[in-house]
Amino acid sequence: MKNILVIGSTGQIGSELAMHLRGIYGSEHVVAGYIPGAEPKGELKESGPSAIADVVNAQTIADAVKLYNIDTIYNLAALLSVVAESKPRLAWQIGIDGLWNILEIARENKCAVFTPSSIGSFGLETPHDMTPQDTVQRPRTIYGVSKVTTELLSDWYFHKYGVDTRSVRFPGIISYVTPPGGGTTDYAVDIYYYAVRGERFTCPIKAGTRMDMMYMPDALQAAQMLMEADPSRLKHRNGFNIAAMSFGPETIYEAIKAHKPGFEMVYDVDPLKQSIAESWPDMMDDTCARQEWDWAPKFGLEEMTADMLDKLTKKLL
Ligand code: AKB
Repeated sequence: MKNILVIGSTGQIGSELAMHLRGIYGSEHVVAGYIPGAEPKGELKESGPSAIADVVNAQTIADAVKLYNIDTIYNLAALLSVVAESKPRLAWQIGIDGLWNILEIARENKCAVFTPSSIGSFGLETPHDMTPQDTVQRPRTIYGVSKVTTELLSDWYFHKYGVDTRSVRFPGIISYVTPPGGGTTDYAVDIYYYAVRGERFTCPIKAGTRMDMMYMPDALQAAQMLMEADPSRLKHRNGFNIAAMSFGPETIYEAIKAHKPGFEMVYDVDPLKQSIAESWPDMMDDTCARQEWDWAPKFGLEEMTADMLDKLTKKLL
């Protein structure tokens, strides 16, 4: 039986991942880890156990692992790409010093660890079209540098100590439950909120700038599937390219307009976000994930747009 600790359980991905895992493994087997000041609320708080699990305070992680007899850790603690550029030291402390703490505790307690990487682990020199699984990774953001380090450190703990580390390179994740904060791909979430409220959207990314994106249900499925995958089939570990859809602002705008003909969008390009977006893949090749653990997304842009507009309408109006 799995006992799982989700670190960062009140963030964009963590809040939905914890509930998804509770649905699969049973609520009492999934502990919602949080930092003081960001306590779980509502269903997340009421449906199962929670514990302080602050990656920069190793003792809190060790205590939660021991108290709940944890065997699997999903580590979602990170600053996203744009905010990390203005707080590089904190981004490193959370992303890398924090990961070190987790991997040490995992080694001592024989836990498996999932720590996501990102499309942000690639850079300008990476082939942008059908970005291969194994290719150049020379990002120029601190977020990207920390994600490449995450992949390498996680691989090192596997090869050196046998810690069962696995990860995916997440695209921009789109969801209607908890908003993201400080990412380059956030525009693709924000645009739906504006459309549902009937407001004009100002897009910070230039038309024609394609990035990989994914709807949250597919992202949750990917994380859980990879952690359940047969290890004898895994040639890679940290981190797998996973792709679902790729678009620029003009394409998501058209998809929304098909449902909301009056919706308007204008551009006011943010130079930092734009330069980060241009350094990321247009679309990743996820053949290895498909071959090694049967990855297959369910949502494309049209299906996601219909569902996002429906769920956000219920949430906001
Ligand atoms: C970001 O934009 O920083 C994240 C990511 C793609 O890793 N959403």
